[in-house]
Amino acid sequence: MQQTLTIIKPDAVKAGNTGNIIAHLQKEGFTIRAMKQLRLTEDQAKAFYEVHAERPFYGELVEFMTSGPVVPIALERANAVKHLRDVMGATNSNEAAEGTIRNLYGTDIGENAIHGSDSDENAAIELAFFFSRSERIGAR
Ligand code: 3AN
Repeated sequence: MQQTLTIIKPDAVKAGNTGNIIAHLQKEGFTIRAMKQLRLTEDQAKAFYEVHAERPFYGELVEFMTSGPVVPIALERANAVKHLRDVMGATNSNEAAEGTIRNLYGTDIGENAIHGSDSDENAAIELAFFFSRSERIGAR
């Protein structure tokens, strides 16, 4: 079993799609190990997306991610990182495969409904950003 991090982004929370996305993930075999709703501060969003600091879209990304509440979730299943990336779809919602979460609930390349960790290493870093170890173990 492996854990990965998803974040239901402000566009999807605002649109009332939190429940639909959670149901979709559970149907895909993910178990929720920890979950919360919060509004990221500018400093928190900047820190989370630090790897993108030099990219032209960084400012826009930080502004979007702080525009409303988000729902980070620690998800567990076999092959969790890869499976979430498959179920999530391409970064640009308009290019995401039929039936993927970004295809169903995203709008474009910025407002794309959910985040998913892109490697085992980043999953560990990102899970630790939102949840303490005891919060994730306590959910078992
Ligand atoms: P992914 O989320 O598919 O792993 P990344 O890591 O390349 O994609 O990008 C991180 C986030 O930055 C994306 N989820 C998206 O919200 C935003 N982003 C990426 N490229 C652009 C872009 N060209 N314009 C605006 N936002 C972008």
